[in-house]
Amino acid sequence: MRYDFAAIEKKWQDIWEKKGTFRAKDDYSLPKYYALVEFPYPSGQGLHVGHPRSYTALDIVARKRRLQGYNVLYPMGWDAFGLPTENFAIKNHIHPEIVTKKNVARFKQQLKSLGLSFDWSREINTTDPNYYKWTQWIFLQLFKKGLAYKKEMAVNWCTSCKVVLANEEVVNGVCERCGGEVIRKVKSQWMLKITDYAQKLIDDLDEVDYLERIKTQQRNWIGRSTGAEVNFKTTAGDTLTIYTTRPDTLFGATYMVIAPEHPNIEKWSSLIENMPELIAYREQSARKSDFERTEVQKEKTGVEIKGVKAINPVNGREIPIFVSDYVLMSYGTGAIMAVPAHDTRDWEFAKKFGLPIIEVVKGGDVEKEAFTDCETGIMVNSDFLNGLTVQEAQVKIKKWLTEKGIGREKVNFKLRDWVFSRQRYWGEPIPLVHCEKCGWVPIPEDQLPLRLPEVESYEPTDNGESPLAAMEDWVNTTCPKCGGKARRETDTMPQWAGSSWYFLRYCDPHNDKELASKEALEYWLPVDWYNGGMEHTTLHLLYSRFWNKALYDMGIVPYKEPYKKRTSHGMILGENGEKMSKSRGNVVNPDEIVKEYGADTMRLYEMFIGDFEKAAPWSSASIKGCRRFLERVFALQDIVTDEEGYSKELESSMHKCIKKVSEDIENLKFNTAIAAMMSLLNEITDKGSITRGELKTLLLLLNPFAPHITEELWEIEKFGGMLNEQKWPEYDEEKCKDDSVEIPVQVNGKLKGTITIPVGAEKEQVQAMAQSLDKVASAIAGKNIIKVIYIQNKLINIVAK
Ligand code: ANZ
Ligand code: ZN
Repeated sequence: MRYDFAAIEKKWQDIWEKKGTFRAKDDYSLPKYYALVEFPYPSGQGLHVGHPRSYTALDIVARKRRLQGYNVLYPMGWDAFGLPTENFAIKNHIHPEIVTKKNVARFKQQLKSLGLSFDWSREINTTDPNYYKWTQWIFLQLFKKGLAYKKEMAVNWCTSCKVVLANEEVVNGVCERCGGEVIRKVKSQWMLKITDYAQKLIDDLDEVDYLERIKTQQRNWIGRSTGAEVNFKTTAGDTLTIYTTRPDTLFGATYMVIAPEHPNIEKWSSLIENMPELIAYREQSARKSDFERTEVQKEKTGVEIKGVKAINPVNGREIPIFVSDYVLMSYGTGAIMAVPAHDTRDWEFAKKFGLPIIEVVKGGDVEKEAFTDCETGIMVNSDFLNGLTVQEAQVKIKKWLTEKGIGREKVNFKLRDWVFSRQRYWGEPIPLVHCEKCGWVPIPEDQLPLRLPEVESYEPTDNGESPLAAMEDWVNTTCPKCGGKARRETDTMPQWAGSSWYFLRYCDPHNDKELASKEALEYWLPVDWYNGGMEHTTLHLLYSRFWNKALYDMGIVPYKEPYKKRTSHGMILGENGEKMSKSRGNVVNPDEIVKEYGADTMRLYEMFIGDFEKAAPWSSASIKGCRRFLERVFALQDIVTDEEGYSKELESSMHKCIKKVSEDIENLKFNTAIAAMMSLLNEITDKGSITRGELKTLLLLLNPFAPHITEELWEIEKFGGMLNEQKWPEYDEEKCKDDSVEIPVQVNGKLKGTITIPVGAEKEQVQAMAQSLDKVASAIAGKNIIKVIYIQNKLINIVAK
């Protein structure tokens, strides 16, 4: 019989849809499993072959869990506010709502064609007023708790998108989205106080099962730093407080630096002799981003403050004070003591301005470069600290500073509050009004959602205000508190708003009384497994943890961490090993793949393509291999015998394969799970027959990967019921014992490591195992595999160029 994948896939997709097969049940007595993937932004380009990598992986987990007896929630929705849609709307004069609708319809049809087992009855859309009503409601709760506030601040301003960017949206000094020039501009912005949660966001990482690299990135981003604040007296008669992580180096502080925006410049203005010079310098640095200012390689600039000096508290010496942009106002106290002998930036500055360099930790050659690797050295030139180790000196100086009332221990975080305003149209309106008498007043909750009004033009105004600002009728309103005249906030929320809590809404998406019922949240949360892009680690993942924690502290959600487990997938690259993009002409269209090979092949291939966590180039040759595998599985119906059990010859292989596939799915090793099924199939073909029992097991194992073909064969063989209603197969550990051998793995003839393989393993399996070694993956990253030489049970050599 011919493998007519198109007919088979359509048939089963219709059946699943009609039966509501993948709906999560509201029966809260069942064991639950909540699998989550990041919902997409429905762009005009449609689905990318990168999207299904994450979706298929967790679809496999979700399908396996259903077979294991869990009540599974695997939902999908649309993160649909955002700039590309808005820019498209501006250009083509179409309402962004219409653009969104069209894009969503296309995405949905594409996802459905892949047979992903989403519970479509719970579909959400962040631009739906019934959804953003609750985004606004949460914002109001944050506002009432003092976690949302308005602040005049220098912000990153993209000159081309005409929009304020969060620090994390500025990449290498340019706009992450458009590559446009980013300058600093002072604007009044809504801010969310994520910094209040900095410590908890670090501490609670200990309680969750995230990939280690994800935890590390979050910790680094939050950037906890421990040190001391130290007061330096000045000749102006006041004190200048600095933050340092190295109070032990105080004797080496030969000058000070304050940020160009430091308020003391104004305070000292009557004493300062070169005020115009300082102001000119400040204006010049205002044009730079924080990133540019703190780049290490950059030539240092600065101006000495003439007329005021500081006094080093440990030795009473007068030292000069400089203004330089390498010190940021937004970190610590905006002022530092400079220790050029042991800090690279200070060293470069001191060399340029001819300032003294005093070594205080022995070891380097501080005339040549800063000796920064000095954590374990011995103190010199430091009076009462001489002879101590750095560690001992730290303890002693902190005690000394505290006793004298000059300093105190201090913890700082790199994390900044989150800029939560956009001067754009296509976002959630911020539900506040400004009254001259009462200040910022929330609109009453029963008036939510505050809908986006219809406007003529979606373009931001020339002065950078949102197009809403031009709508006098909408803007002018009355104060809910005093009834007087008030104006609505015309900024909208940033695109991260809706995704900060969407995992809560899926639990109870149609609730119009609450964001979700207590029972639903208690039952479904926390998310058991969340997979998404590594690029969201410091943004979305951190933001949503913060919202969840804030809501937890208000008693609105039941658990302090939203996600129990978090993993990340690698990107799918073009056939040439480069990032897929239109301009490179290497984009693979998922619709065409599904049309030519079928959804099951596409799914299988996306999982077989390489180590799930690593980037992998697309390969048309290997997709054909996946297709052939499925054709051979389909042909098994011709060689089925009547026995219900396993045959003697295959018994051990069956158990091993169950074990391997079961474990590999849990460990993100989808590629080696597939390789195991491929080699089982080879054994079966060699033997020339398969028992009903063996076929049943193979179909169950393969079902999460290739759900349509397996359902079809289950039906053809009259195994009873639908496959998705069966139980995941079990294995006997005793029968999995195996002869195995360790073999070397080479890339281009160079040894990269060894793997332990089952004796007689097939080439594909060995190759998949080899490619899951980190060293191998990185050696072939971005290259094409030309050929694979496998000498059975001896050696594998991957030739890649
Ligand atoms: C003296 C010193 C000696 C420092 C030394 C370092 C090494 P982290 O670890 O990132 O917290 N610093 C403090 N505030 C700053 C600001 N607003 N802008 C730029 N730099 C600032 O770094 C803390 C260190 O960075 C502080 O410790 C300070 O330099 C500098 F051998 O003080 B240190
Ligand atoms: Zn009022």
